[in-house]
Amino acid sequence: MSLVATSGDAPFARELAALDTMLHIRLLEEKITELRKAQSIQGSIHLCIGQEAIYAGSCQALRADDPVFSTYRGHGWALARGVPAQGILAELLGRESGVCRGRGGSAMFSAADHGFYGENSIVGAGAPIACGAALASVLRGEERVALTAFGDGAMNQGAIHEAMNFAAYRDLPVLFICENNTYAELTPVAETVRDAELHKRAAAYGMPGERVDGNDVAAVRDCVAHHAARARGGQGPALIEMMTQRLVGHYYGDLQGYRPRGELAEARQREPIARLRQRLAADGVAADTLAALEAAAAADIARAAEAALAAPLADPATVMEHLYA
Ligand SMILES: Cc1ncc(C[n+]2csc(CCOP(=O)(O)OP(=O)(O)O)c2C)c(N)n1
Repeated sequence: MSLVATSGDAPFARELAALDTMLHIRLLEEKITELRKAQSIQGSIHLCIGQEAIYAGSCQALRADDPVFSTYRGHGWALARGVPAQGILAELLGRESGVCRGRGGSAMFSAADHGFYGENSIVGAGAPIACGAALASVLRGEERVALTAFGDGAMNQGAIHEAMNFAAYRDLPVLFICENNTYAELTPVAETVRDAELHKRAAAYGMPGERVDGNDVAAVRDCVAHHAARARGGQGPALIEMMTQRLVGHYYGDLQGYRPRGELAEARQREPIARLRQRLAADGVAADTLAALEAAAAADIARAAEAALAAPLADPATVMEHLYA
């Protein structure tokens, strides 16, 4: 990713970097949509359009060696962690040059060399694995913080509760990030729980729980930085509920008939990229800087897609390679 800024915009470097990451995620997701529509990408795709501030803000607050575990909606986490767009696109396109040599696809890829320990299609299953990574880090004296992200629906999975209890009891450095986009598949969160303030559940496990505006990249970054510092200092895990909305369906092709009329239009008013752009413009960042950032991100993603499409497909004859059992 390239950060385009003039020296007059230097005080805004951190926010511009966040905007740059968010633009790359949005444009990558739009490119994936286009490739899925053209059937160049097969299978089911879950996009994170609208939730970009969560990934950009959280990853700005982490160290490069902190492991991140996401869900099946994880392209944004991967990109924010520094996984190259070309490697992600090639993976989704089933190319040998993909980050998992075309074998993981959209819902299963990982890139450990970038601290991205993968997506997970089993709702809630990343949390116990993050506990394992955090425990290993403590045992080795490495002071790494494991971040595990999941949806509001996943908050009702047993695995999440087992993981929160274990991490709290052992003071493990784990950040439990609930991306509350208010729907579990097609079901509104308020129709499945008695109390929709999900962060309050942290109290039951004896750890801090906080709710932040997940569309405000600075609020996300500050909150994650605070809890990561606590966790790194041996003070244990935290549950952070980040309020957001996906601006697309649960999966590619979801007609979203379950959404009340007007909800999407209203959500677009609060969407994180336009919001940060407006804030930066109001604070005096030159319009040219913002336009250049956008143009550079679009060129990056176009180049990445071109290279990924030109790469050879993974050879089916090698399908049994890299298997453990
Ligand atoms: C253990 C398990 N149960 C059910 C499913 C089917 N499923 C896929 S996505 C989903 C909804 C998850 O919603 P949420 O956790 O809110 O995440 P979001 O899609 O909103 O990001 C379900 C139930 C699954 N993949 N794994």
